[in-house]
Formats: sequence, structure tokens, C-alpha cells
Amino acid sequence: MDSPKLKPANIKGELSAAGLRVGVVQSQFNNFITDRLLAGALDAMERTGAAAEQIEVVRVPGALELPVTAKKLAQTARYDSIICIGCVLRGETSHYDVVVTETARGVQLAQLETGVPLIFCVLTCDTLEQAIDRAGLKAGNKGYEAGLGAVEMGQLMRKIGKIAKVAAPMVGTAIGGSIAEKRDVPRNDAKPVEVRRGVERRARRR
Ligand code: INI
Repeated sequence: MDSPKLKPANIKGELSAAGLRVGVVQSQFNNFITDRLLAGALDAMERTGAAAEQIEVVRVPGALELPVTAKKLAQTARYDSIICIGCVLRGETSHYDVVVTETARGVQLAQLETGVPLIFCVLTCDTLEQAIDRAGLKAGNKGYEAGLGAVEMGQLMRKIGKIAKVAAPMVGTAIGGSIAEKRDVPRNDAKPVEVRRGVERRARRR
């Protein structure tokens, strides 16, 4: 296969916390684990340049309370991204499955509804040992990964937001220059339908 000559715009969020505001929702259930996940997330954000004033931590009783709280925070438009921290450990009954499924579903729904990235940092483990391994031992610290994810997604959303402000629908303006100009693609200057209707109404009145 020939190596392609296409050089598409490469849009990525930088791993720099500059200018970001990040919310963290921490579940208190199994806080022996979630405290370590929180520490990992804060460590990652500190290493990417965040100051304490840029981060707010909200505590909730258990994983099931993460979605509604993260959604409420997202709706304030105060945060570029929000980390949801929890730890669900399998017990003897099917309760585990309910908590895991509904928490994941709720967080996913909330981020789609609000458009604010909600970083899912909820460990779902069969044993405490598995959770410990993922909260700073053998398997790293998933909180640290979540902290990096929150910074990267926060910056990415800002970038996409800036592009959207100057871009026409369909063919947009990429960072550092216009894709339309570079590729000789006609710029789409179409106004949204509502705007066009307004213009037509005003024209008829004249
Ligand atoms: N919440 C957790 O965060 N982890 C668990 O392991 C867990 N278990 O096993 O029950 C858990 N349950 C509580 C749940 O999240 C709610 O807080 C509770 O049901 C009240 O709504």
C-alpha cells in the first residue's frame, strides 16, 4: 500500500491543565480505595500544572450517586471536565451488577446530555486485592489515568469549541488555518434554517 499523502488536521487535547476547571465526584463507599484513586487523580493534575483553585472535590455516599451529582455539576457550566471516582466490589448477591450497570449507564447518559466529559474512574472488581492493585499497586493507579484524561478532554473540548465558533457547518476551519482554503473546498456559508426564515420574513414585510 502506498503511504498516503493526505495530511488531515490533527486535533488533540494537550496535557496541560492551564486555564482548566475540573470537578471531581468521589464516592465514599470503599473509601480505602477511592481515597487512593483521588490522590492519583490529583497527582496527575498537579503534574500537568493545575493549582488547587482549579479543582473542586464533591463527596457522595456511593457509586450510584455519582451520575446525578456529576450531571448537576456539569449543568453549572463551571467545569471543563469532571472525574467520577468510585469502587464497586462484588458481594454475594446480584447487587453488584445493579450498581455497576446503573452507575456506568448514568454517567454515560449524563455526559451525553450535558456535553461535559465525565471521566469514568469507577473500579469494578471481584476482590479487594484487584482493587488495591488498581489503586496504586501492581496495575498502576486508575485515578492517575483519570486525572490525565480529565485534562486532555478538557483541553480538547475547549479546542473543538473554538473551532465550532469560527467554522461553517460541514467544512470547517482547522487550527492554524482554513481547511476549506487549503483544499479549495467551497466554504459553506449557509445560515441555520431558523435564521434564514427570519430573514425571509423581514424581506416579505418590506
Ligand atoms: N456503592 C459503591 O460505591 N460500591 C459498592 O461496592 C457498593 N455495594 O457493594 O453495595 C455500593 N453500594 C451503595 C450504592 O452505590 C448507593 O450508595 C446506595 O444504594 C444508596 O443509593
